[in-house]
Amino acid sequence: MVEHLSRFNSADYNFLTRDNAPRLYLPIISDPTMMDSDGDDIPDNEDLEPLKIFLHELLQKLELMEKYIDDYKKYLINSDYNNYDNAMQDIITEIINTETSIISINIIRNLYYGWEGNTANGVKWTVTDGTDFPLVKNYICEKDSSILEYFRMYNGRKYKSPELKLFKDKTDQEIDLLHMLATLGGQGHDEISLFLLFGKKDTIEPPLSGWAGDLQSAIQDLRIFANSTEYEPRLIEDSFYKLIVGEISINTPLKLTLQDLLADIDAQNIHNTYSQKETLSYMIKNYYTYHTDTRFTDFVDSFGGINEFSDLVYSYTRGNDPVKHLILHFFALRNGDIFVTTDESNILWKVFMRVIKEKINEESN
Ligand SMILES: [Ca+2]
Repeated sequence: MVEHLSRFNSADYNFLTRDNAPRLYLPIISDPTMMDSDGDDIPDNEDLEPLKIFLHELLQKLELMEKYIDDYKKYLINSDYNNYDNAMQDIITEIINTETSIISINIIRNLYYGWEGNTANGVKWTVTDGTDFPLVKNYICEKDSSILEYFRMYNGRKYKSPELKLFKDKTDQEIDLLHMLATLGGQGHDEISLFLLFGKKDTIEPPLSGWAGDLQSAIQDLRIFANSTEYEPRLIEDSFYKLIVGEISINTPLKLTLQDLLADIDAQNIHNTYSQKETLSYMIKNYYTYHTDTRFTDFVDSFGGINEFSDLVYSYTRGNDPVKHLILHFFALRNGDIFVTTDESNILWKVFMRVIKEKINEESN
């Protein structure tokens, strides 16, 4: 035995080449001596898939798309586009002068939130986010048609279909990715003109294309819920809260869900955190790796704190000017009277703030 073991004390003993004895090996899921086996900056003890790089496939497709956008810009810059007519020159100038991140966002969100959704969607999201860069999109499709087919699978509106993908953050929380990008596009589009829709020279405030717009559209959920529920009216605040966070459900698709809210909040935070000069792939990789643990706290802090944010939510949930309070009244009208009652405004305000406060509490624990 001593003789057997002493063989291993020799400095030139090579275990791999000299020891041919058959052995059984156990599969190693992750190496316990390593903090982060796959090197994606999410430590093994928090990583749901310690051997699979977080968002790997999505980032690969996105980086390829960004390369093609940059290639196309270079091609346009070097082309003799001064010979084209004025309309075409304007289109080319806009492509050349727009950050690659904005072009990526608008091409991907357009797969549902835009002309590829339906005509009404096309008008609405062109007003909200600007052009969807059809020339660039065609170039990307010619180079590699799998890229946009991949992102089309993230259509959050139909996320329960088995063939569609779900975007999940590192804690497995589902987020409506195309909704997030549509909202992010609106955040970056500073002049959202009502001129196209109403011939009025008013502008829509950017939050209304995101979290505040979803908050206002929840008036529709509230009215459908109030009509369908067997709960006592005095309990509706509590049950409407449970509906939004998914603890109870009704048979109608909701305007405001937790997936929607996360998409809105992530879009606002990404808009606050990064310059448009960064690539979208960098923003998504960096934000979803490092910043989602405090997303609700960061979101509310960006408005100056919980009290300031509550005042803002209060103001967005009431008002009876059908044009100024466009989204609120549009969705109110779909299920009843165009005028929103004080009771309804208060329920929307209190329930929304309760969701936000609960989430902030979870983050501090
Ligand atoms: Ca990892």
